Amino acid sequence: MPRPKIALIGGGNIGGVLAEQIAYRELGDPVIFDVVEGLPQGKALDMAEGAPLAGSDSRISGTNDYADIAGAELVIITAGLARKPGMSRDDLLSTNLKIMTQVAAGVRDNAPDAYVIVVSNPLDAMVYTFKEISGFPKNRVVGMAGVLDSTRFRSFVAWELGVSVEDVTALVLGGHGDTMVPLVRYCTVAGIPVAKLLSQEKIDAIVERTKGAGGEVVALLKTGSAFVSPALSAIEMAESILRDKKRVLACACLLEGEYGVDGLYVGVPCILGAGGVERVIEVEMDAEERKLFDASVEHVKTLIDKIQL
Ligand code: TXD
Repeated sequence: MPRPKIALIGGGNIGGVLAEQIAYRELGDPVIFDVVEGLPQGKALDMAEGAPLAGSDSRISGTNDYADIAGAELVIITAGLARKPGMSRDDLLSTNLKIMTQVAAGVRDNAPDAYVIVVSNPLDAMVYTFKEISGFPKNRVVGMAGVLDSTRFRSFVAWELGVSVEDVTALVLGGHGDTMVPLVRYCTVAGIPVAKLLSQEKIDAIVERTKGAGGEVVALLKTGSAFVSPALSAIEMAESILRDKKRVLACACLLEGEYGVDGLYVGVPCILGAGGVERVIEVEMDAEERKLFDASVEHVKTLIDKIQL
């Protein structure tokens, strides 16, 4: 059985980690596409030369030509500028909108049957833009943000309690920005509600740190944003699709009535399998959670309203 071709549109910080993880885990044969001459080819060659040490037979390639992504079963898009200190994700909108417009046409014309995971920021607007321009069905276009935000929340809880990260589950929903909604009631440690183990003050601090986690890394790095944890988050989604794992993950999905939202991409729990977004799961929210979620949706809407396609 041949390995699936996985096209990585954007061979920068996240794209590089994606290619390495995909190749060395033999999830597929990564093709890195970028507009910078030599960048994708150089990164691919370097990883390919290291493959024997990872025991990987994946074929890794790089290109500046969209024709080389033909036949890709999965596309992961990281093309676009990343934040610098002092910038919000929304500040990237105008530049990355132009880039996503080009990318969506390139993928539509060269890999029309692919499943697509969008990573570029501002995430909720970029995944919406890709969907609109490509015309792909909603089950084949999903955004990566909630897995990263939920993973960060899990890490902060595990560190505070001194427990394994493997035993912490969490759900962070809504838009990928300051209005994201960590659903604390659904966070458990081996099934134990986190509120039974941590004070409200500690929980509130973890909620705030999660919302600001992206900016915290940007402030430290100064030259860009987080790239390993985002890449691993996209890999989690890719693996669930490629191996039909039916994982329940927080992803940016196109809502058409679910949660009372119609026509927007918003982070919600969904089942990811061979059919892509196979089902959106509607979780019960109390009044406070619903108010926060609705506010987050409203922020996504204001962002989408700025897009003139
Ligand atoms: O949770 C999330 N979704 C976010 C996403 C988490 C972290 C980073 N997030 C966003 O991903 C970030 O704000 C950026 O918008 C993207 C990619 O971040 P990365 O750190 O990988 O940025 P780089 O290193 O600048 O890489 C971007 C690459 C770079 O090599 C450019 O040459 C390329 O994108 N690029 C293009 N590729 C293809 N086509 C076009 N038009 C293009 N323009 C730039």
